[in-house]
Amino acid sequence: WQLETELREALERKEFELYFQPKINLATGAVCGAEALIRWNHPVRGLLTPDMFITYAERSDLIIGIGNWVIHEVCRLLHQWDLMGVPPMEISFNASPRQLLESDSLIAQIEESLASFSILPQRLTMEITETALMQEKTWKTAHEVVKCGISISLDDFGTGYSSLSLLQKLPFSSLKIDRSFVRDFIDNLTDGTLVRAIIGLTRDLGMEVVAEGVETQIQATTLARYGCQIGQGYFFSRPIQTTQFLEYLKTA
Ligand code: G
Ligand code: G
Ligand code: NA
Ligand code: MN
Repeated sequence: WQLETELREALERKEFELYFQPKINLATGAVCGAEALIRWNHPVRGLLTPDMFITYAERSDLIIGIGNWVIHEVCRLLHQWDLMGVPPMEISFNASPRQLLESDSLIAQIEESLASFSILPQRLTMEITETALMQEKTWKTAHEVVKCGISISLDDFGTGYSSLSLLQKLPFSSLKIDRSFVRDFIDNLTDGTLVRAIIGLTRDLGMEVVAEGVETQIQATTLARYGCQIGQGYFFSRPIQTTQFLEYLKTA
């Protein structure tokens, strides 16, 4: 499988597509935003999820082109939705470690995309995993992103290293509790304690907290009771295509 060649061609042939997974205000049930998640409509293999190609793309500079496309596409869609009268909401996208290591390219793409589609940076959040921040060089880029006006969110919190010192070093607006903690926190005492501790920590630090991987009503209700503001997961919706997402907004 000539993955590298195919990935290059995929960009030119516009085979990538952004899906959106809604984020829900757990207190009110309202949609408060969404995470953009890339998909590849492969001409032969069908719909491919990021775990099948992003890791590979991250080993080369392919991820830069793909990452730039994601930023451009998010801004293009937001502009389109504005014209359609869709209520404005916060949209987040994922950034790879390599994108953060090439700060010039990243900042240039952000500024160009925002300007092309007249999008205010305050509408965007960049999700950064703990793993991406293992290299200190990426911290400077994260600061630059914040200087552009884009919020940063610490993704997959609790699964990487040095989480607590990261909270001290970078101005995250929000933190996402990794879904491995959310999965069993109702029944598993340790997971329950960790989830409550993370929620308390973010509250005291003045950050928003998002629980990932919410799959049941009980999880949603319990998280809300613990003071978690935002939930994301299959209980509310899987990641869906833009047309479905706009339908979801109407019925939610
Ligand atoms: O969409 P799904 O839930 O299958 O995502 C799987 C993984 O791929 C997640 O860790 C997610 O953060 C990552 N991912 C999804 N979209 C993007 C993207 O546009 N860029 C990068 N770098 N990672 C992404
Ligand atoms: O790493 P990141 O947090 O960006 O991961 C998003 C990934 O999580 C996507 O692959 C998405 O399909 C998946 N996902 C989203 N909601 C749920 C959920 O409720 N349960 C499970 N198991 N996976 C989910
Ligand atoms: Na993410
Ligand atoms: Mn995550």
